Amino acid sequence: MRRWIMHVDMDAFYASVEQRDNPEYRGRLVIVGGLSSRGVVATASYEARKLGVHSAMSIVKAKELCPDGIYLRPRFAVYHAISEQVHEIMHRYTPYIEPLSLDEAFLDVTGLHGRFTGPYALGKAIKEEIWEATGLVASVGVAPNKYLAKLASDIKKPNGLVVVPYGKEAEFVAPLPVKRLWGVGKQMTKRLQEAGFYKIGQLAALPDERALKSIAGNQAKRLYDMARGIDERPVEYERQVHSIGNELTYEEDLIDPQLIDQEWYFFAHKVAKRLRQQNLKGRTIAIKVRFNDFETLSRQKRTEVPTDNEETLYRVGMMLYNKLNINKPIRLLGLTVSDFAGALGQTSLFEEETFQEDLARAMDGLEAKFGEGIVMKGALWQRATQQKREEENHNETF
Ligand code: TTP
Ligand code: MG
Repeated sequence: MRRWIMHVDMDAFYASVEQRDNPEYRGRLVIVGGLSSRGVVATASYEARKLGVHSAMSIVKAKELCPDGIYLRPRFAVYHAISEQVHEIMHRYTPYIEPLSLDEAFLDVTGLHGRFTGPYALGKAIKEEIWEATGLVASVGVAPNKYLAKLASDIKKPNGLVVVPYGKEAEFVAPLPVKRLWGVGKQMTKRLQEAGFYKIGQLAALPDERALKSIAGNQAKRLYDMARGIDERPVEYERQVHSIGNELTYEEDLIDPQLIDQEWYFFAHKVAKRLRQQNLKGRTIAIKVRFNDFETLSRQKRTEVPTDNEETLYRVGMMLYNKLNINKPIRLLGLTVSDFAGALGQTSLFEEETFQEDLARAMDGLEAKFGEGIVMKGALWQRATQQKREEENHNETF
């Protein structure tokens, strides 16, 4: 099957968010950055870019070029939350995502065209979904490899959608200046130009990479390949954990409700700890109960907010268990959390700030729904220290 790679990159990300949230800034010169005298520009709206303002420029310089600009401090919490939203959309298409920064990612979309008429339709669909969910514009490139996909997303910015078809790789890059080769900075550009190479096509026309050795050393082969539109690097997706859970088969069947209660404490504690260790929060809490006749039941509940909190896990676990109205001896119990928040959600400042509040609300909601009887007891450490055989369902990957 032909490999297809997509690169998604939000347009003037921070500045576009500020324009979205402050309609009076739309169409105007917006510069987001550190506002001290030593501050630098994080990004500028496309309107301000026309006057020469760009990322990493000093604010002092930007003010010279653009004295009437609207200068704003970044609101990282908001950008993080949007980034998470965009990643959730991308995850609807593929789990093979390599985030490069808050506003940029590679996706391996190989095989997805079955659902669309082709790579262009696929790119259009994701752009539209991002626009509908966030009110922001992403530029998208779809190509046979990462290098070309990134170039393609950039070349028609803002609001670009470019597909590089198979067979057109070298043609696509040939007219571009050598500085468009990935990893070629100012120094290398200068050296290439001094050797007479200005356009990428000039490198591609060489019989092999040998002529580039004196200029690029051990990078010569890589440059020569890229110049012909060749790049075999895979999308380095984060291997995502699907669920975290613990289960236990008991030597002696469980009957005593108080012991069973303690077991749910134990599972909640253990699973919450593992979630926190891995920086994960999940929305779906599931329990498993196996009786001594091997009949097995499982129940699950989706919570309002993703959680890694043992009290929440315990309450929900107990609630699910109590609803089963069990009066048979139990051979095995287990508790699992899945349906994790997006990868970037783990570091979202926004989430950090609001999590405690959200959690409190979720807990109140649970209590309102299932009664005050489901309360936390400090019984975990009195848990019977019988010999128990423990089986962790280790992190499943896709
Ligand atoms: P970019 O994607 O490089 O830039 P952009 O989204 O602002 O504009 P476009 O993609 O349309 O060219 O970076 C994403 C965000 O990262 C950007 O909005 C601000 C931040 N950033 C910095 O803080 N400093 C920098 O030097 C760069 C390049 C970006
Ligand atoms: Mg961008």
